[in-house]
Amino acid sequence: MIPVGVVMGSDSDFLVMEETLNILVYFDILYEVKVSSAHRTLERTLNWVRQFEDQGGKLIIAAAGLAAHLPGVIAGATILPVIGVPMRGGALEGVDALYSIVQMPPGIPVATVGIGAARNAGILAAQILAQDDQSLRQRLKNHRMKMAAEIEAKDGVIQDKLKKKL
Ligand code: RP5
Repeated sequence: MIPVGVVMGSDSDFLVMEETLNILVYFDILYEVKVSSAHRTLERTLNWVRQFEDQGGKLIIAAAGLAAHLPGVIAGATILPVIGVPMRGGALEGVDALYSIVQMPPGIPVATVGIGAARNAGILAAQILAQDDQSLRQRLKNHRMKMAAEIEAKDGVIQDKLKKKL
């Protein structure tokens, strides 16, 4: 069973969405990737969603830019949690995609991360899956500790620089 499906509206989204895949690999989470569009290949997208759910998939990360209806369309076709990633680009630099994804009408939510925030989408997916997985929970806690240690190290570098100025 593959728990995470990562869907993107275009291959042009892949470079950014690789950050999601990298995080999933980091946390040792299996995924499958699909390039499929809500407007160019609607039936293909819906067929994939149904198949992914039938095969025991647990959540879907959907990335799209511009009018960005892909995450909402997918959310309407499944009861699996959907995390939406607005892609930067176009005349509005991703604000259009952000509004489109985050402003779902009542009843069909999409958990939306920031514009281009592909890494956060992966971490949020890991946190959702960790509810049933003690070892994944520990890996997430270790990751938090690693981030905290990095901040402390960076602070140390700045403090040293400031001392040299005195
Ligand atoms: C959306 O339109 C895609 O998700 C992509 O972000 C954007 C542009 O797609 P392409 O014209 O690069 O295929 O559907």
